[in-house]
Amino acid sequence: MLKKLTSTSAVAALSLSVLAAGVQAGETVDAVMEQGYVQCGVSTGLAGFSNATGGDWAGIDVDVCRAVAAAMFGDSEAVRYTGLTANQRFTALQSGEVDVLSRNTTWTLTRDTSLGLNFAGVTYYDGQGFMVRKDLGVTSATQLDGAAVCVEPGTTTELNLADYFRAQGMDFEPVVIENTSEVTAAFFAGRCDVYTTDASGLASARNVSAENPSDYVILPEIISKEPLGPAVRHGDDEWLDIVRWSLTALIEAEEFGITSENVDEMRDNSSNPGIQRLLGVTPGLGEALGLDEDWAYNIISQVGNYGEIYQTNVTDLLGLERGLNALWTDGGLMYANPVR
Ligand SMILES: N[C@@H](CCC(=O)N[C@@H](CS)C(=O)NCC(=O)O)C(=O)O
Repeated sequence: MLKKLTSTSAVAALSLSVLAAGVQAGETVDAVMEQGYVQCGVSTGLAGFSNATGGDWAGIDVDVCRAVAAAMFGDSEAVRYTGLTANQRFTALQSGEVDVLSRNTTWTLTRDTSLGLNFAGVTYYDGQGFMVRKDLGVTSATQLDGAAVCVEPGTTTELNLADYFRAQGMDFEPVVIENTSEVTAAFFAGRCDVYTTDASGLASARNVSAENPSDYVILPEIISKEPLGPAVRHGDDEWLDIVRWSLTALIEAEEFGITSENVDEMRDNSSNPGIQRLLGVTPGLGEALGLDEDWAYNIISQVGNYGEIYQTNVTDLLGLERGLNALWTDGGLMYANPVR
């Protein structure tokens, strides 16, 4: 369980709230603790990332919320989910309808500033691509001049699409549709020639939603950088810290080779000081976060490490290899800042 703020940190929180003009530090942490669960904003349904089948949400973004709940409450099931379209997601976070937005959301400057968000890290390094029906005979995005393109509003996708076609001196006809199931249905029904979104979303549409995946090809061009990660509102640094370090613990666990299977054995027997700190054998990190010392142990034992989560949700389901999302030690970009 989350510990009460010590009197020293309560004083620090108070002075921060004075400095931060009306924003009380710790407000979200207190509210989440009080309500007893994390209200997590996810997509309306995107296999591999956040998808509800039979009422159970699953996906890499869902697992980030489960990790936060495990860290705070020792219970990865202490989460409630709100399905949000791209257009709805930022208002839902700003208004307090959700505590954290973990929904294949790209970290950009204007979202970080004008929209008043803080990104806690990156769960998935992605990039935007294009998918077409194979029988069109198109092999490169540079052949798409004049195409009708299905796209979701309120996304970086929409903006990159316009940039890319302008830069190539090509025209396109946007077919703008609000949620994934409808936009993919429109594409599969032939209402547009091209579907564009993050490459992971294309793989999800083709591998999971298409009747016959081999009827479709994903073109080789990746036209943008889409670092996807969980975001919180400006104004509560303690909450940001909990989300950030919960995500970091998933990656750090993989770096150390700690899995949901061996975490007990590691906690009982490892003499590695880093592992002992992460798993709370050597106390201190839990207290620093205002959590129990077994915060990371609970994450790993209940949710797994980053590699386990990726394998189940992305490799097994969508057929995507680790690529940029491999650990830095394997040539990827996944790198845990020091948990100490
Ligand atoms: N990463 C991009 C795109 C995110 C996005 O919303 N993509 C669509 C297409 S894959 C989606 O997730 N839709 C889910 C939904 O409508 O619930 C962004 O942050 O703007």
